[in-house]
Amino acid sequence: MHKYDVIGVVGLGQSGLSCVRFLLQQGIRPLVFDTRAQPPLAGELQQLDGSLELFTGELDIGELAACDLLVVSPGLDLRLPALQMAQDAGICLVGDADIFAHYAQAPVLAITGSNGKSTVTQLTGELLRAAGKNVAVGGNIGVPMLDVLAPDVEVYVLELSSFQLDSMHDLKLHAAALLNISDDHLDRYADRHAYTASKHRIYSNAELGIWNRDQRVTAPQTIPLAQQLSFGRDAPDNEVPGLFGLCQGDDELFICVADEPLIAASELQLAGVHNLLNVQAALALVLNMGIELTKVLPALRAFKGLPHRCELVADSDGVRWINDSKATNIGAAEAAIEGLRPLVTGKLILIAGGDGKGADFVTFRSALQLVDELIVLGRDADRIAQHHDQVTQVQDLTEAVRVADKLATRNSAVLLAPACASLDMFKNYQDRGEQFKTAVLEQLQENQAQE
Ligand code: UMA
Ligand code: ADP
Repeated sequence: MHKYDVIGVVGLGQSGLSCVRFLLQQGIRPLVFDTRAQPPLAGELQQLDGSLELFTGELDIGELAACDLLVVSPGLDLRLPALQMAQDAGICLVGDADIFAHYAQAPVLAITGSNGKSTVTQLTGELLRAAGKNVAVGGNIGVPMLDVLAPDVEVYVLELSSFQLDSMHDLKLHAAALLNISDDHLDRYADRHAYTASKHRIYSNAELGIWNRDQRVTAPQTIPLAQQLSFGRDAPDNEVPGLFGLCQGDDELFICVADEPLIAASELQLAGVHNLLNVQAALALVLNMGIELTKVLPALRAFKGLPHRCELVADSDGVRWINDSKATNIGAAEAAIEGLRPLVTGKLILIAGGDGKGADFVTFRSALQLVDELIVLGRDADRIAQHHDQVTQVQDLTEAVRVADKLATRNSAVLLAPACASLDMFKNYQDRGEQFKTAVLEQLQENQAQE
């Protein structure tokens, strides 16, 4: 990094701040830019070093041109005119992954996909830890990758979003997994092909490509077959490099490795076929680190999943309340609905809506047919409501829970799986999930008080 005269950090969110902190540790004083008049982390920057220059408001090419390297945050669109002009002027645009690449000493395993990234990232980390590795987990999962860089780390597990992949050029990966591709973030990409191409960037510097046989679009185009592994809902297949799969036993479904059953689905605490795919992907990553899979089975059995992903909030009077606030796109909400439907003999009541990020909700229609009652809220409520005939529109989550409580009969399930981002009404998906949980618990207390 010292070969650059002036480095600019563009965007002062979590990644930007971690980048500034890291550069300061290397003795480099960056210029800092943020498009907002009052970046929320300006105070933290001040605490790091009060004398750093912070440029706020619309990006100005005149100011950016003082830099010869710009580290751009994932939340910023690389197509912004000032960034395009900087690139045209020969200034290097990178993301935090390229800085990370420069300093990381241990093998890096990376995971991308439209859905399941955080689950697979966290699980892979826990399995490697159980196998005795000193592992660091970071990236889009919520901890900027530069914050987990350390000399004693034996393996890094990184969740990479398409935005992080767009600005990544140099990071060599020991293994890369592309879990699935469904429409997401179409407000940031010209079209679906551009989004798919962005996801495929994960393979461009990877020694091993791990992909999903159920979606051939995830298969690497440039990695030789001998350096590929696939997973899927079908049995392992020797024709494609498909070591992992699912096999039906006498009365049990198993995750199999090369035709050998490894673990029964019923031994896992994770629900839904989508999670059986997530587990296979994590096992493939772990196997690639030379670890015997039988060693990690206790940790796999113990893994409960992450909060806000099909999380059971309450089971009261025969009604299950489930928080899947992390279902921020149609594909994720579909997986939750399809996974839950066979288990619900009463009504399946869905709470959905928020910021649809440019998605076409026609593609949500078949999953919505599995739902008995639909409750919609948020900016794109109307666009979802069009695709169901049993709809109630509400103003907030408290009202949504009140309506759901009235509609629910015995053996029903109420599922919050918004198929949308949360930012139109909430701080983030965690805030939305927490507000849902609070509303549910308050409603149940009120019901009890009335009994
Ligand atoms: N922003 C501005 N102007 C700026 C900089 C940011 O308006 O100059 C806005 C962005 O448009 C965005 C918000 O501020 O709405 C945050 O953007 P950011 O790039 O500063 O984000 P960070 O705080 O650095 O967090 C990022 C990831 N966020 C995004 O990619 C939007 C976090 O993933 C990630 O955990 C973190 O880096 C650490 O690696 C979150 C996310 O929502 C969970 N990711 C998207 C997703 O999973 O779908 C991609
Ligand atoms: P991401 O980090 O990609 O957003 P998460 O692991 O946080 O993924 O899961 C987000 C949501 O996506 C979950 O709430 C669940 O509904 C759905 N999901 C998880 N794994 C899969 C998968 N393999 N395929 C489809 N949907 C999934």
